[in-house]
Amino acid sequence: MFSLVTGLFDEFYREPDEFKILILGMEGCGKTTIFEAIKIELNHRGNGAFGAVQPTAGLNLSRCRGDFGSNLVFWDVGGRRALIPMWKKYAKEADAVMFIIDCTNQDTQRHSRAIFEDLVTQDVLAGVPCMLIGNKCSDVNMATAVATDWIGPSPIQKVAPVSFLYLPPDHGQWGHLIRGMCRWLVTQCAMAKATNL
Ligand SMILES: Nc1nc2c(ncn2[C@@H]2O[C@H](COP(=O)(O)OP(=O)(O)OP(=O)(O)O)[C@@H](O)[C@H]2O)c(=O)[nH]1
Ligand SMILES: [Mg+2]
Repeated sequence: MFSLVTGLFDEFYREPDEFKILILGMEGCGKTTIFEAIKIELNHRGNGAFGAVQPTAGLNLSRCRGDFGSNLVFWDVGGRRALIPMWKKYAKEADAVMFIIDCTNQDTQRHSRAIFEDLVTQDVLAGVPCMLIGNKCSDVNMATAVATDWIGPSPIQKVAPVSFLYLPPDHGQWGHLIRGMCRWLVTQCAMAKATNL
């Protein structure tokens, strides 16, 4: 099923000079909310207001053009436990990963951290740029604590470029942060591609 999805994507949807960005994170951490915010910011979809989102049963895809020199195709995957085994397969196809962390939920953080470190130690993310995103943080202190906890001792730094983005509670501030994130992703993907040529 997964090969069918990626095969159809590459055959009919993929354009040259674009990067596949995979959005991962546990159920309810805010992946689709961020995915929708990216579409609003880069493709000027909707009226700029965040609507209600539904849990993702499978996969949402969107190509975003922006003005970064390359297009980005975002893959928003469901975070239900039954879907987590698929993450490794999707990650192998990705040019970069956005890993969303629900800063308010210690239980899901522990679980998602273990899954993230598994992907790192199994070399699935070797050389794949990773943007860790602290979502639902009440303030910057909470985000800093999460960033230190995740990046400090993590083996990810040894195998891939990694960065941390704090998304504040005020959605009005997300636009420029999302653009900065996309710029970082395009730059890192282009560098990784040039290194692997
Ligand atoms: N307070 C707050 N709530 C948020 C934020 N981002 C998302 N939510 C809420 O969290 C809930 C889940 O958000 P989703 O975007 O559907 O989460 P998801 O990671 O896509 O979940 P799955 O598709 O089930 O894996 C929704 O009710 C959102 O409105 C945030 O930054 N702050
Ligand atoms: Mg979702």
